[in-house]
Amino acid sequence: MDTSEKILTCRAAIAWAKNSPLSIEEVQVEPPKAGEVRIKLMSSGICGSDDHVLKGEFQMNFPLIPGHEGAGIVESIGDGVCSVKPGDKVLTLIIPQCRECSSCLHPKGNFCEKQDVLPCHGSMLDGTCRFTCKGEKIYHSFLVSTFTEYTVVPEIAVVKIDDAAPMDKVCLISCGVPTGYGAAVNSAKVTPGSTCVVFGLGGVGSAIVLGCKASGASRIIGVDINEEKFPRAKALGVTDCLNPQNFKKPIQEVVMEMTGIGVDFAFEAIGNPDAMISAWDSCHKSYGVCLIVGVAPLKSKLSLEATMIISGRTMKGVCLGDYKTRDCIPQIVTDYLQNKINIDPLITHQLPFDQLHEALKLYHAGKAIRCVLLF
Ligand code: PAD
Ligand code: ZN
Repeated sequence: MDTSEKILTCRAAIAWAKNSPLSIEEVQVEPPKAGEVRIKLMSSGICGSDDHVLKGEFQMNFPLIPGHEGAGIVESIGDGVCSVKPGDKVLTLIIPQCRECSSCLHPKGNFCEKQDVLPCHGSMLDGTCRFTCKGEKIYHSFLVSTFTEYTVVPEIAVVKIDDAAPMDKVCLISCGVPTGYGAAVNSAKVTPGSTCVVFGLGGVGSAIVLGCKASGASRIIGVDINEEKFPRAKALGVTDCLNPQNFKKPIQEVVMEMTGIGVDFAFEAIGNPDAMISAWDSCHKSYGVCLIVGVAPLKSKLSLEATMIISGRTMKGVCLGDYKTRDCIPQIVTDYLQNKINIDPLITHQLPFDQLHEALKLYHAGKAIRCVLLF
C-alpha cells in the first residue's frame, strides 16, 4: 500500500518534560514536506547526548521525541529530494551538511549552520513539527528524533548507506562511532607510538580507543569512575585503567607520574568540565593536544590556568569526529563491511523498542556500552 502522502500512526517515546520518564505513545507522523524525508526506523542507539536531553542539559522544547543515532529505510520523500529514494538504507545525522553555509564550504568546517543542537529549537527547518500526540504538537530533537517507528528529517540530515549494511548495528555509525573514532583518526590524527588518555569509557570513549589503537598509539590510558567498563576497554586496546576515585590526588597528576612528561593526546568523552581540565592538564605542556568531545552542561564554564596556555598545548572541540557528515559517514559503513573497523564490541545489548525502559535502566546502571533498540 502506498503510504507516502498519508499521515502515519505509529509508536514513539515521548519525553513530556525534562527529568520525567519516557512514555511510549501512539503518535501521528505527517508526510515529508519539500526537502524532507520520512524514514521507517530499523534501529537506534542510546547516546550520552540523549541522556543530556532527558535531563534538560540542552536548551530544548518539550514535549519531544528523543534519540538521534538512527538507522532506517526511506518510506517517502518530499518534493525536490534527490539524494535518497524510497527503499534506501539510511542513517540519520545529528549534524547535517547543507553544503552551502560557511562551515560546509570551508575545507575543515563540519558544524553546519543548519544544525539544531546548540540551541535545539526542536522543529524542522521551516519552523514547524511533523509529530502530534493526542492532538498536541510534539517537538523533534536535533532535526532527527529516532525513538519512534517513523520519523521525518530534512534531506541534509540523512545519508544513504551501503545496501549490505546490517541495520541492527550500523545505527552506531550515525553518531557514536564517527564521533569517537573520528576524534582520534581524523581530528587529533593520533600518531604511531604515541601516548593517549581517554576520559570516559562509554560508547564514544570506546570508539576513541578504537581510533587510537588503529592509529598505532602504543599506550592508551583509560579513565572512568565505573570500573565495570575496564575489562571491555582493555579488550579494545586500553593499556592502563584508572578510577579517579581510587586516588587522593587529582587524576592528571597520576597521568603525569605514569608518563613522566604528559600525554601526546588527551580526549574528554564525558561532558564534565572538571574532567576537561584534567584532560588538558594531562597533556604534554608543549605539544600535547586535548580534544573535547563530551558535551558540557549548558552555560558551564572552563577555568584554565591562563599563564600556562603559552607553553604550546592545543585544546580543540570536536563534533562528529570533524567529519563532513554526508560526505564521510557512508564510507565508515563501507569500512565496517570490509572489516577495516569493527564496531561490534561496542554493542553490548540489543532490545526491542518496547523494552526502552529496560534499555535506559542498563544505560543508567552503567552496564551497557551501547544498547541498540530494534524496531
Ligand atoms: P556514556 O554515558 O556512554 O559514557 C560516559 C562515560 O563517562 C561512562 O562510562 C561514565 O561512567 C563515565 N563518567 C561519568 N562521569 C565521570 C567522571 N567524573 N570521571 C570519569 N568518568 C566518568 O556517554 P557517551 O559515550 O555516549 O557520550 C559521552 C559524551 O560525548 C557525552 O557528553 C555526549 O553528549 C558526548 C557526545 N559528543 C558528540 C560530539 O560530536 N562532540 C557526539 C556524541 C556524544
Ligand atoms: Zn550522539
